[in-house]
Amino acid sequence: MVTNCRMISFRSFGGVWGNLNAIEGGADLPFDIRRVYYITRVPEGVARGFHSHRRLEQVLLCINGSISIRVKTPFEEEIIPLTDPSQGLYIGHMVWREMFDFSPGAVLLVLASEHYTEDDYIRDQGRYMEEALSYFGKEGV
Ligand code: T46
Repeated sequence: MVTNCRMISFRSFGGVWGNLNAIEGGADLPFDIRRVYYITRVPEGVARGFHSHRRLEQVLLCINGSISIRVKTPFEEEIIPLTDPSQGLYIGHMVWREMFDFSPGAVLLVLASEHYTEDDYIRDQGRYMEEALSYFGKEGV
């Protein structure tokens, strides 16, 4: 898996009566949740994201349908299909992300470590490469 990313499995209770998935703050996540948002009704063929975050940590869950997530650093790249509501993709600092292939009715739920602040986004790819090379170099990756 790309550096600063990993899958997290959450508790799942299912059966003929349906499924329930549980996520507990302070226990199941590597950060305290300060914000929750969800992305719905993405038209076919639309891709979102195309940015990185300096300080924000997040867990992405596809709680209905399926979505593909591309995660990248200057040195690595991977496409992760999200299809299981009990599996979250943790994305840490300085990872470029793109979300695409939203199935009809797909819902992307995001648990975030910080309140929204546009200052934390790196949306320009050239700027990202510059900062990420410095960051991952310093981390010794
Ligand atoms: C990320 C991926 C997975 C807010 O006002 N508050 C919020 O909490 C968020 C997340 C967004 N916004 C506003 C900012 C923009 O005017 O909503 C608009 C759409 O945001 P954006 O184009 O950044 O959406 P995505 O889908 O490209 O990215 C989002 C998150 O912004 C981002 O942090 O990692 O989902």
